Amino acid sequence: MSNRPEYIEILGQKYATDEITNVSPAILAKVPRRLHAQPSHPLSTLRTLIESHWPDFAHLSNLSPVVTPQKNFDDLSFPLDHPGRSLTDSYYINKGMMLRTHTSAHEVETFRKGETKWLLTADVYRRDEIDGSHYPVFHQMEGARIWSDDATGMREVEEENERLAQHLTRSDIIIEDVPHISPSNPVQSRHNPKHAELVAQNLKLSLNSLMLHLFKGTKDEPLRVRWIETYFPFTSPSYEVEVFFRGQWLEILGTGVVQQATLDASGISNKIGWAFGLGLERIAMILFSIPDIRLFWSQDARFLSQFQSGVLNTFKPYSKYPACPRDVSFWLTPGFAVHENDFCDVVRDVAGDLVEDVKRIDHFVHPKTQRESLCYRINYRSMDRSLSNEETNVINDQVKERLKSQFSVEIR
Ligand code: FA5
Ligand code: MG
Repeated sequence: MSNRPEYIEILGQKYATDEITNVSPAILAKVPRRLHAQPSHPLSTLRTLIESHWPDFAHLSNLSPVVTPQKNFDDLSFPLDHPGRSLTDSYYINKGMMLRTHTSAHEVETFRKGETKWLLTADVYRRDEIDGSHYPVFHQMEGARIWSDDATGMREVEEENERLAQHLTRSDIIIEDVPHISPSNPVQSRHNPKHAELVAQNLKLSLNSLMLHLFKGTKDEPLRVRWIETYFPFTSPSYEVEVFFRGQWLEILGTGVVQQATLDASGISNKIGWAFGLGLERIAMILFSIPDIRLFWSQDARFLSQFQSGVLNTFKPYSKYPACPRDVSFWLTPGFAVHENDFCDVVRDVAGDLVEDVKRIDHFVHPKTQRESLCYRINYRSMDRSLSNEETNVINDQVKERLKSQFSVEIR
């Protein structure tokens, strides 16, 4: 970043910047908001609703978002070339400090403290695309549970699995399952397959039971939940859970049997267990019928006054204001790549929550000169008022200026 400050202050701490610093003022302004801890905010209501489902778990929600890449990645077995580590995907304060990209960053320290069943809620930060269900700051809840990897521990799991299975017979939810373990979703070499199977079963029963606690389908229109095999460096087997909402499958959490390497780093090699990380916004959008992820950040009374601590109510959208689309096309300067997330960050920084969505609509290579050109369509729309054409033009011009100065592009 050009003209970067020497220091950045986050929650009262000063951090020196360096040549990789890529946190923007718009992002830093979100850090003190702590929406998950604002009593009447829907994210806080959802947090307490989930916590109430696991009353005997430790409930943590006070950890600083500033972590080392060691915690965010290395402790969780991310390979050195994992794309999540790159400057286009993550926010770095300097080479040694970053904003956590997921709540899994706190797994090792929490296990180290001796917690065996816990929930941890926090704001997380990712450089990402811009649309109605993605926002560069969002909230996750991590949950984990571990047992002794021996006959006593496994008997406990078995007994609980039987108990949980009895609760899971309801006709207002349809669950599509996958095998606990498969060749493409293997048991870890250090695990007894029977133990891993029991733990995976416990994980699915526990999360299915959470889905029933959160979502009330009806017999006519049952809630549809599906389990999918996936991959995370820090779990195996691994799964994602999706919920069918407004005509599409929405991914709400990732989970799996914790990699022994993570437990080794936590000093508890003799344990086995599961962990999950869920996106609070995605679930809150379903439960409160909130149509756009930006609304969570609204300080408009028409939004905030609709919610009360502990109450799950349906959001009544106030009128939708007109959209103001603008196209921005530019020639790239050879040697200066502009990643889509770089583009989105500039737009976010200039336009704040006045941007609703950004789509790349053209990529063109000039046949003679080989020069590359990109075109993005930025959809500007305020959630609180009508934007005038003049105001939109001013913002869009600022976006172009920033692109020119930051990435040496030539606006077309
Ligand atoms: C993770 O972050 C893993 N740490 C989850 C995990 C934890 C796996 C423990 C295994 C064990 P993922 O990147 O898929 O996974 O994010 C988890 C959830 O966060 C997603 O399912 C989604 O609900 C939410 N999420 C991800 N990106 C965004 C975003 N940009 N905006 C809003 N929600 C998001
Ligand atoms: Mg995912």
